[in-house]
Amino acid sequence: MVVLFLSSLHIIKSMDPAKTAKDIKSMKVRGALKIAVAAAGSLGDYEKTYKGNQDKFLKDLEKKGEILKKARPSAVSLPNAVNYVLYLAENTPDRNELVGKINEFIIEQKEALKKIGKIGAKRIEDGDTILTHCNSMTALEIIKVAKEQGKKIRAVATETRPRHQGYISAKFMAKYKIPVTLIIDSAVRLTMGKLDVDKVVVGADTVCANGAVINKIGTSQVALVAKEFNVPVICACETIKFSPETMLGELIEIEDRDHREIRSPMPGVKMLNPAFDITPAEYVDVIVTEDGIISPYMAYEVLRDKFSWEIKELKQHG
Ligand code: RUB
Repeated sequence: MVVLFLSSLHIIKSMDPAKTAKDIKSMKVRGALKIAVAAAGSLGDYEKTYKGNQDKFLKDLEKKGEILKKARPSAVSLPNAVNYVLYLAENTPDRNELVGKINEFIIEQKEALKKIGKIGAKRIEDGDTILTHCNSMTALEIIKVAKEQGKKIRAVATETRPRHQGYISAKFMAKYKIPVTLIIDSAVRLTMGKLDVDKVVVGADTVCANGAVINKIGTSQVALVAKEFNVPVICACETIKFSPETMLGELIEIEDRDHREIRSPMPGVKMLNPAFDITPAEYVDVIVTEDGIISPYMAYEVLRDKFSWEIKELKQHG
């Protein structure tokens, strides 16, 4: 079994792809970067124990990949990671070499996270109060590095209903001795003014070709309020989260999760539980990637540079 070290704080045990898909669906493994790494790692493990011939292996790997891709439909890091492993498998007949390439991909993701932390921290100033929404390890990496650089920063973490991932962020920042205030999601507008928020730092599940950012439900409301207060919105996002499909006109499905996550059913009451929302490019100041800081309007260029391998395949298969 491969144990993937994403950072000293996060350890993901790689396992069978079907089990990994289950864990992603149930959110035992969550966050766009971690699910991508877990998916790639599980396909790598599957590959290592596979006994059949190459043709059958590729077909079976594809089937496992399809199961994984369906687990969280709004996070494009997942299909991107799976498609990349499939692409590697098709082009790497030597199985040992393939394991090496999958591991390389995973290490690159770990390095991307670190680079984003370093690059993004330059945008955080001494004395800043930073608001973050949900739990993005990439957004938190920027905040953590800024603190390590000796900047005196404060933070605000939204609770993030209904799954309360904001608690994880708040605990993380408290652990790093960053003074942090936890607020309910509906207190964002009041707090933005009252606590003099200087910057919003959030993660992303997907960046579309038009620069729109898909992230945890409520991100677009936070960005709207930030715009009203002239507070820059910094999105921390590895390029694995950019969506090549959107270049060809596809839309990203917004995952509607089990309504019981909100509360138990009430007779005569319909419930909706969308897990993500879309923040248009005009509400995002910068996207911090491992390759540097870009305007969201440069998403198309990132896709062209980084995903030529996938775009070619997508065009071929209509
Ligand atoms: C998590 C979420 C995070 C992004 C980025 O949603 O929206 O902001 O996934 O996270 P969920 P990271 O809890 O539903 O997975 O930066 O860790 O990849």
